[in-house]
Amino acid sequence: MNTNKTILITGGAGFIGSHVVRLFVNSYPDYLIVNLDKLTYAGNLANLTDIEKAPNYVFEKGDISDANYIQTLFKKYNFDGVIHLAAESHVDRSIVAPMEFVVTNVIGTVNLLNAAKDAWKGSNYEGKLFYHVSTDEVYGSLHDDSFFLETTSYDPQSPYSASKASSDHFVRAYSNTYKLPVVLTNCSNNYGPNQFPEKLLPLFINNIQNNKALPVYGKGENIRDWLFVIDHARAIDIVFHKGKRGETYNIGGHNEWTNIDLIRLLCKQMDQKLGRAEGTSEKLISYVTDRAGHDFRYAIDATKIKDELGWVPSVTFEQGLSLTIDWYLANKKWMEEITSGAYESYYEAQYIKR
Ligand code: NAD
Ligand code: TDX
Repeated sequence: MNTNKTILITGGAGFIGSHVVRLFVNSYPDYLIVNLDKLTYAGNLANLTDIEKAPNYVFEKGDISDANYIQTLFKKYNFDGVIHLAAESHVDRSIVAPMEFVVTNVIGTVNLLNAAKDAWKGSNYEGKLFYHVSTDEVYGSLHDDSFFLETTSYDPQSPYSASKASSDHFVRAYSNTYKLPVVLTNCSNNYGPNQFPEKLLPLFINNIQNNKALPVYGKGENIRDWLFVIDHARAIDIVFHKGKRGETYNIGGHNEWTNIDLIRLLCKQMDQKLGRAEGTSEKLISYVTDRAGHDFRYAIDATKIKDELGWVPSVTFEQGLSLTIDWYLANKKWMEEITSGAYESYYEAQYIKR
């Protein structure tokens, strides 16, 4: 194989990472894509069965918090670029067990930055890029009708967002101090296929199918800005190839919903798709104790990436939500394996083969 570039994608077995890996493997046959993932509860090689045999794809099981392992990996592959997505990603888990978020999101990111700096400084960083994927949650909670800009001050409110904010600061510090070529993106809430059923939409789709309660935190008035995951992956592709070194780009759908309005829309679409009488799924709504420190509103201003790099979402929310529901309805086995833990044995079978 004639490899033009070797790219490390971390967290490629997770929700967003799997879409990024697929896009890069399919779009760039002359790149070698190395997917590094620890396969935590959120990592699932079943997300990648369609590309796992591609000649330009390699999977490496490993932990970004292990500095020696990461240094060795950088020596094994002479990476040209890193797209860093691996993280502990669920706010509720960060409230229960914050230290795992520090270890993976902060220490893991610094390990990758160190390895990239050490491996690349000899070549004066020529043609190299460290791309850090982050979240709008670092900007905190909006209580008026303004939007998050790239210049908005950081004000993280949860252990998860504090760990992501810290990792963002380290990436910028390495750019400033060591001249490491970096680019960052901060994206709003993603939805789509392959999302672990702890996040709002896949959890509720699964619960509706199984006639289980839909736990709405607080009054359901919190607002999120939803983006189809494939549009996030497209944005990552564009920023990786055309983004200006040292810059940050906000990515979002200009698609704000209160949780309760979104849940009612989901219930309506689920009733239609499952052939149930209208109002059946809504009866499952159950208001529960609010999330501790629940951020009220997130909303991204994505003008910069649109004006400078020409990225805009490719699907409307109605299309994206419908595609997403259809995917979960067509992939019940995927959900059952995750929720029964059987996907671990799938992985063992896959991994031993290699
Ligand atoms: P996810 O939880 O679905 O996937 C995370 C992946 O990282 C998993 O495959 C997991 O196995 C892997 N991982 C975790 N710890 C690891 C470690 N120590 N070493 C190696 N791999 C490890 O997360 P996601 O929703 O796909 O998010 C991916 C990235 O995008 C994260 O950095 C997240 O902060 C960011 N982000 C997510 C959203 C969203 O709405 N989901 C929005 C904006 C930004
Ligand atoms: O059972 C639930 N009930 C409920 O009301 C769950 C799981 C969530 N919610 C609410 C909390 C939020 O206001 O729905 C909203 C969305 O919740 P999550 O899906 O947990 O996402 P959020 O906390 O907004 O964070 C997500 O977007 C930004 C991702 O998990 C992060 O990784 C990303 O950085």
